[in-house]
Amino acid sequence: MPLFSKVLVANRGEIAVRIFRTLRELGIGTVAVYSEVDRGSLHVAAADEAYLIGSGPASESYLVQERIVEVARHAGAEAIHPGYGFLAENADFARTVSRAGLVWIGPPGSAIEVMGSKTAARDRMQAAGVPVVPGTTEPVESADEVARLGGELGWPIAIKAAAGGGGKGLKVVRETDDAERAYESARREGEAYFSDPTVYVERYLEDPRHVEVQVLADTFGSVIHLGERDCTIQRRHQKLVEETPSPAVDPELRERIGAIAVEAAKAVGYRSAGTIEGLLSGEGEYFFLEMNTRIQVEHTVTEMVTGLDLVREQVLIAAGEPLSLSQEDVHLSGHAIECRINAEDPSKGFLPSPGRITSYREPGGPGVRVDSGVAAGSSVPELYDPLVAKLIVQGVDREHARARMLRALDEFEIGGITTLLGFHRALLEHPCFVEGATCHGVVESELLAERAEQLSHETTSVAAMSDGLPLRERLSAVELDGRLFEVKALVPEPPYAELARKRSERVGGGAQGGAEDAVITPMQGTVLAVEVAEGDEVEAGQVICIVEAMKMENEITAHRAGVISELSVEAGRPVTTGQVICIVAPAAGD
Ligand code: MV4
Repeated sequence: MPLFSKVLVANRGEIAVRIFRTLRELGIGTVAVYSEVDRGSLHVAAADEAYLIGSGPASESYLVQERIVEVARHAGAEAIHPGYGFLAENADFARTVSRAGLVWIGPPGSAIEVMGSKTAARDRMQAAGVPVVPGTTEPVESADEVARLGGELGWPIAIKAAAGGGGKGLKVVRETDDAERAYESARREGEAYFSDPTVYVERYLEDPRHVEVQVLADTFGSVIHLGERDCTIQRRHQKLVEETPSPAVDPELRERIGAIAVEAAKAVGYRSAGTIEGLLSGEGEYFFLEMNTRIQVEHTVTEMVTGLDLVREQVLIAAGEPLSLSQEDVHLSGHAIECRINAEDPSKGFLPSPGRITSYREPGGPGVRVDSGVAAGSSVPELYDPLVAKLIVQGVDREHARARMLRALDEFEIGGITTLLGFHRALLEHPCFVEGATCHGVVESELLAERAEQLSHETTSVAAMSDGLPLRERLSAVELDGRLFEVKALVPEPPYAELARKRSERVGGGAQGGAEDAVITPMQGTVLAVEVAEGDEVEAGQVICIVEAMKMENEITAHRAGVISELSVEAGRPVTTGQVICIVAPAAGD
């Protein structure tokens, strides 16, 4: 008798496909849900049955929640697995599922709720003796209070959204003068992201590592940890590469942070798989940041070194089984790395690169795993998560895993869209990664983006020169008499391509790129505020304007000292990538 006859997975993409695989191994039937744009997607094809539930990605709406429960009932599913989508950390949805008489494959609603409020979580953790970053557990009500806390905690400090998580709404404040602007900005971001402007304050740690601990908890009160994952390599709070073990954690520290994570999980009555996220300072202090009450994207590296299937454990726990192992049975073997293969273009500030995948070949061989949500012919829709696949490798040690990842990245072929394949090759070859350093600043650097572009050109793009004109490879799909053909056309670069390349080389060039006078927006968005006026004298690094892009606020700063002219932006108006904001010319006498 299987644990459940059928399970509905309320998510899309690679994670839905990955969960279906485990369900199938357990002899459980699989039910997919999809929206219009996903009709032809891999996760729909991978399930035994699939149901249309809506037209867009607004999966958090109550309507969609009700519809999912209705579909589960109609299909005869006994349980719902939320994947790692928005619904995974929605306490109301967890309760709706349970009230409908279905099994929720996840933690209790009460644990989701406590951990969902960062201030409530900090409060609960502090009470349980779990170390939290020094700061407030109560909301902060004014910029004056921020300034006062800076004096108490010591500058710099971080302002964070109370309803947030994952760094959204995080603002660093270095001195009293910045308190007002940072406080207002953090509140606006909190409102935009979570419809809640409440913020709190923490001491800001310089150059920390993001180290998180995986836990498993059953209904009988047993809680174990499965070691840590190092997710320090991020861009705008989006993780890009994760690995285990952390280059900065030895067995002694592992035992210490493992015990902290187990205590944290117990303090909220946790059940299922969960992650305690923390910061590790250069001095070896470890602080609780937040708990992710779901299966995470990067759970795979833990699976590689433990030999466990975390989704299987989640299903068994939800079915009321006790944990299949105790802490002493956990053995970590070798080193695993995951690279997130996003449909994004590093040479355009990681702009999403949706489109149709015209050719697709996955790497294989020893120690290689690919969790993918796409295949040749798949289209990557505009509005969803840009993660199309995850490439995970394991080796006997870190250097072995790194070499294996570079080999696997070379084997991976994704045609028709721009992905992070080239970026990961450039990053894993960079000395900062080789050393196991934090790589802060390197990930964002223009130099790495350029190298990433070169490396991706080695397999695609500018393929040949004809009459001195660069040619581009363009892969397209052609249907003839109902049969699909892949066509590779060599077309000259558009005349503006050269110009755009040069322009993007200047973008973010900062102090090193000082020969150029223009300040250019690295992203498309809306101007929220303009902080300078025509004729103002500015210092290098001074804020010129704030551009909101994808609900995040970005400060556009002067790349050098000088005088502002040709200021072309206005609050409330849109800007496009590469647009000249103003000229900063050296002041007379400089
Ligand atoms: C911090 C921090 C420094 N001090 N909090 C939070 C969510 C995560 N995505 C980044 N977060 C940070 N929170 C305090 N009090 C620095 C970061 C941070 C970071 C931490 C580790 C590794 C990479 C990072 C990149 C940006 C910000």
